[in-house]
Amino acid sequence: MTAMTAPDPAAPEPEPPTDPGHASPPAGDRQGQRIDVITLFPGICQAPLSESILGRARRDGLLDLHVHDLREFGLGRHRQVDDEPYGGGPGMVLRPEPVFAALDHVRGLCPDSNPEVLFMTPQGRRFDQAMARELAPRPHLILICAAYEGLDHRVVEVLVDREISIGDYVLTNGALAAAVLIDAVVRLRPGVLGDDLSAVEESFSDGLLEAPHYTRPPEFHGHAVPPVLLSGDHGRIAAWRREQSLERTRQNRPDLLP
Ligand code: JBE
Repeated sequence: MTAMTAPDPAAPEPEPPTDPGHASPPAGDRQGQRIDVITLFPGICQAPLSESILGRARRDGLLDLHVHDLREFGLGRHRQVDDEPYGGGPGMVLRPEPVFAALDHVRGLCPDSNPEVLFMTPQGRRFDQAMARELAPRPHLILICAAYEGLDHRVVEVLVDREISIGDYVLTNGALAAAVLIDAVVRLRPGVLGDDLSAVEESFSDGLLEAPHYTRPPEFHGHAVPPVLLSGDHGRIAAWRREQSLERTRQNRPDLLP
């Protein structure tokens, strides 16, 4: 990598980004988290969890992911999974029988586990970092995803422990929401991130947005890196970052401030 302009000789060049250098966890000393997903669109949930850090977590046995096609538990020759809503209205509703059958199947696969059953729905409690921390230690989660339609509420009453929403917008598909939740939860499990990246979690947990980041070159298209970051003065750098964190939080997320 070459700097586009000569760096100020008075300022030391900032260190290049370091590779977190994740070592694979020693096999056997870390229990994987089992997550079963029940969805009409297994591919939508699988794809984002097959690459990068989550893909490696699966290969390392830290995430034991099983995605089940709800269609396979559908009724009759047409494998019907949904029907018209009682009381009228647009859209279709997932019938309870296929979801019950899929959950029975999953429970049969691991009879000794006591899974927590989550339903991904815009009507749920809003998912956040605190909830991710709460779910990360659980040995077994089951996620139910509704598609464009709702889910017969008897499933929610009888089988669901928590209804969870990833945000105040409507997706075409709960499978995408499930993938988001799984990513946020599994990255908190020991061994999934390198130590350098674990620190990133701590900086978020002080409740403020992070300060902006810069790397080489020191000047780009006429824009210089804030000189304090090149000063080598760790006290001033920490104070600058704190100030930036507060300012960014005030600007973008005033709801996070007390
Ligand atoms: O947040 N969610 O869990 C959703 C599920 C399905 C559709 N939209 C959502 N926001």
